[in-house]
Amino acid sequence: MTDEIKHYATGSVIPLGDGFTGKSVLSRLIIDPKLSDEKLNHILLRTRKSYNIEIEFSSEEIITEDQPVITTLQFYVFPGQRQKISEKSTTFDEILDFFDCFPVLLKVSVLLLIYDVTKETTLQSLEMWLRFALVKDWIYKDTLIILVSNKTDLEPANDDTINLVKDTIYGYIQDHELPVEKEQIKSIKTSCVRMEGIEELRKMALEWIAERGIRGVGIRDIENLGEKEKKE
Ligand SMILES: Nc1nc2c(ncn2[C@@H]2O[C@H](COP(=O)(O)OP(=O)(O)OP(=O)(O)O)[C@@H](O)[C@H]2O)c(=O)[nH]1
Ligand SMILES: [Mg+2]
Repeated sequence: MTDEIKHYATGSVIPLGDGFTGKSVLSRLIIDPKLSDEKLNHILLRTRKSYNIEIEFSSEEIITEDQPVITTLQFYVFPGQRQKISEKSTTFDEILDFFDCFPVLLKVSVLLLIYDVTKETTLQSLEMWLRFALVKDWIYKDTLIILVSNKTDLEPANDDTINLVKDTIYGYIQDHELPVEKEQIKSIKTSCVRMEGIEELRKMALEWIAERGIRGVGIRDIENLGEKEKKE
């Protein structure tokens, strides 16, 4: 009977950060970290500025507390653009207005705060993005916050800066009296070009969601159930 029970866990992953920091590319690589060089180049060169929500899913079986859990990451990637640049372009706020009713956006499992190490302004903007997530009540006791220093192939990320930003994030969390531990604020250095940090980031998100995501139990494997019924 135990064999027929499957454990599931699912959670939303929301990357936030300015335009051109790598939210779309990073998300596409995290869901498919073993991709070929050809596909990597295609993603790097062909990913265009986002004007809409991009939704990506990826599942993997994770062993947690000696139990296999089929864990699904649900990525909801928004445009970083907040100012309207033309009549036809849609902004982050316009897209979000539309999707605000999504149940997955009520509680976010993993919040990625992404900046481009070569662009100081994208680091400064993280305060605005974090405030935004706080106002929306996205962060709760089971949210993992990861500060992502992206494009490290172009410039190294500064450890002092990373620690300072993590402390600032925790300061905001405390000001809002949220039940989030300091250990729930992590950081990672990534390069999409060199595929550095991608596997680790995927693992961090998967393991977190396997343990702290929305858990469920599937009743029976349909195939096995069919076999069993035939025998009876
Ligand atoms: N050198 C380098 N370029 C990167 C890296 N990650 C992403 N890029 C490039 O940065 C550009 C922007 O990446 P996107 O993923 O489209 O950025 P975004 O944050 O989704 O941007 P918006 O959709 O405008 O919000 C693309 O040309 C990517 O190929 C990286 O690690 N290193
Ligand atoms: Mg994008």
